[in-house]
Amino acid sequence: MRISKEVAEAIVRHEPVVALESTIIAHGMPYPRNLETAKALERAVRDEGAIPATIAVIEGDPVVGLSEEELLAIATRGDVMKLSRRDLPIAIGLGRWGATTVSATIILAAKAGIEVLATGGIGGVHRGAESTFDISRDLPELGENDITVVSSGVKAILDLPKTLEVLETEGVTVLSYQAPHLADFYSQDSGLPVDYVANAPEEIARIVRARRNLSLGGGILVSNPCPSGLALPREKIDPVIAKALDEAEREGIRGKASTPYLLAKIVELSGGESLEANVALAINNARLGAKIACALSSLQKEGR
Ligand code: PSU
Ligand code: MN
Repeated sequence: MRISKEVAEAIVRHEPVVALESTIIAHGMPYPRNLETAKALERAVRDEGAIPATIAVIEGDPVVGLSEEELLAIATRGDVMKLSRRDLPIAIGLGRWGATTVSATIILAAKAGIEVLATGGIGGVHRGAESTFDISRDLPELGENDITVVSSGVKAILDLPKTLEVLETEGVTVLSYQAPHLADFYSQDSGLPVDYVANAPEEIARIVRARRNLSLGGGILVSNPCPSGLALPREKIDPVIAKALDEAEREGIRGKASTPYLLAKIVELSGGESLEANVALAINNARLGAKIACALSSLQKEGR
């Protein structure tokens, strides 16, 4: 694994670092918005006083802390694989390019010793999973690794109540930041309960530290709603999601192609509004991730 000098130094000094996934760049948004967003995410982390570490597989090397040229390549190349745990050995063994989903990013971030990861919205239990068995690897990976993932709840294309049930089975602590319920990606409020509503990054850091000190293993999901100005009301986005799901069904889209297809279809059907919401929520999550990483670093320095 190659860790950039800046990131490696920050890790050994217990300075705040935020891992960023790369599937959102390669498979979650169209060019050039994907590249602009990737850069904006890194900038947001730096603005809050932390070091960003975007993660991907570059010609077979797992890299933690991409260079600008590597970021550009991930955003533009046509041969970038979408990597979950099962795909990592293929990309690495055969020297391929790969963008890491939340699941593979969790694995590499945890190995590097990074405690916080920010994304747009994690994967989860797909609607109709009772017949397709489509459950994202993001959930068990959150259950098995010491990591705190900041996300705008769970992507609204999914079955949110079932996703919460699996998170419970996996033993993941689900927190909401300054909002009463789990966020539902493009909108702000799914109406579904979380384990605890946190009001400050310091409070989240204390919960993360307690989990670590208990040697419980496994992670924490922090739900952070899309910023008000760009969030899309449920009445507006729900019919768009329903239409996208119908088209996916009609075209026989399944497996790892599902999420990228649905996100792109929703951008098309919403006239680009969903993309604005997606960019805004991802940047907001990077900011909160940095604040949590800073609070964790302060606790560490106080010896707690
Ligand atoms: N958040 C976004 N856009 C994305 C993703 C998250 O705003 O494209 C990606 C993440 O990499 C996440 C993946 O892990 O979608 C989920 O894919 P799947 O449902 O195939 O597990
Ligand atoms: Mn899947």
